[in-house]
Amino acid sequence: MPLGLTDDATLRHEAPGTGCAGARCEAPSTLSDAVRAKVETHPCYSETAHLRFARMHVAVAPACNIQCNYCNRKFDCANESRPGVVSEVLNPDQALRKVKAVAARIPQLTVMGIAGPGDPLANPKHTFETLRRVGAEMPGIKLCLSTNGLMLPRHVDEIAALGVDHVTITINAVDPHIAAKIYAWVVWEGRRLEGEEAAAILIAQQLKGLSMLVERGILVKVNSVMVPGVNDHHLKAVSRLIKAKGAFLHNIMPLISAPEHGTVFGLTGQRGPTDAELAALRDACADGIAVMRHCKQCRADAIGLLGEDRNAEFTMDKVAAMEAADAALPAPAPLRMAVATSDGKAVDVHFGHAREFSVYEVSAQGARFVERRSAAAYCRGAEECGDGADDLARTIAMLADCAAVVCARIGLAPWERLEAAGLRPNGEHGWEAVEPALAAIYAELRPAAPLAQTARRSAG
Ligand code: CLF
Ligand code: SF4
Repeated sequence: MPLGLTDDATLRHEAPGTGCAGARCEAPSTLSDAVRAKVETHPCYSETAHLRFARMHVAVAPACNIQCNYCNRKFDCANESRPGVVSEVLNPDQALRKVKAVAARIPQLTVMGIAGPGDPLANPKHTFETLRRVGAEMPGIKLCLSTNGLMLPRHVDEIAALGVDHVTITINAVDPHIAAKIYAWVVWEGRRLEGEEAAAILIAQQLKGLSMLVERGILVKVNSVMVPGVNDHHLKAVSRLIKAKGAFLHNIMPLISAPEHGTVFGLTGQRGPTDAELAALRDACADGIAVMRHCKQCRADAIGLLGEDRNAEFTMDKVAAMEAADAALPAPAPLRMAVATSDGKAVDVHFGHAREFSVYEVSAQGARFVERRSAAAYCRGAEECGDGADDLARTIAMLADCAAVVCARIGLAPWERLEAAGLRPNGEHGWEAVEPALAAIYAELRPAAPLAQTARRSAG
């Protein structure tokens, strides 16, 4: 049975919003609709979303204003990435072009983040220009930011004004004595400070920025790098404090440390935690705050689903080749899709209960709302194939120009009638946001352009 296709029992008894609310469910019932909408397609904020939705990072921020003892400036920001040389530092124009190229070829893309290779807020001009341009030209893409927090309070209003809904702050300690063992120095108001004085300023800025973001309704994830013998016994206190201040999620990441990285910790032989130590600490923190367990410590230029990195397919020379090929090809006509939705935001209505459908034109650039069309609700329960069949025929005729009919659930009988009429019923995206659902269906119906496929193959 296709996903989303119900038998009659399910059809009668399953109501929108009554799905799984188990401990690992992405959208527990305690989440408000507003928060649920923010996290359900963000692969880092929702454990299940990371299997279906992709993120990309644009590396527009090379400079940093602090020195972490686990970081070597030749490598990416280790606060949000595994050490590894970033392939290309981009300017905002290149970043926008890259996001467009990726969105056209990876329709699961829902999030663009800036996470380095230094600190985004130590590079505010390029960071904010990139966020502004991507937000304006690609409104369907969520904007995400990861920072060490030093300059956060100064920029919170601009972050909010640009519609950034997700911010990560890396907080490794809230005690300056412990933090001083993790940070070598901090540049503050033109001076390079060291020791506990530097650590105290950094911590104060991080916590102030956290509160300011929460006040503005921005979801805050806190990353902490677990350094055995340094902050491992302290991170539970960090977890409690950030929870009290309104953080949404705590991501405790293992220190990655090797002599060849050339970091202070690498050169002094500081080890990272074992898997068991990391799991035990996450468990210890999880009774106070939601704990992320699926982080892949991705690079500052990572592209794709978490755990995969397709950046090599989208180097700027390949993006230029894609743009040239796309310009030479006639743009394919958009596909029309009908959606059973109560609010225009989520695919949340059963086909048989839909009194109207929202029709969209969907292309590689996104989904454009066209119109609402009223339907006679044909569902008659056990009498579905009786008098109601005429209404179903009218509904099918009304949607005849649509390539797909997208709904939360659909019964077997109407499924077969739609297919027989040449329409593609789709009940696989129940209670998901409309736009990413349509993007995913578009990708199935109209795979990527030939050049993109060639580029993927040549990238190995
Ligand atoms: Fe990137 Fe970070 Fe945004 Fe995600 S990553 S800026 S919140 S879109 Fe995600 Fe990567 Fe872990 Fe970061 S898996 S390192 S938590
Ligand atoms: Fe390195 Fe990131 Fe720390 Fe800056 S904030 S020193 S780039 S790990």
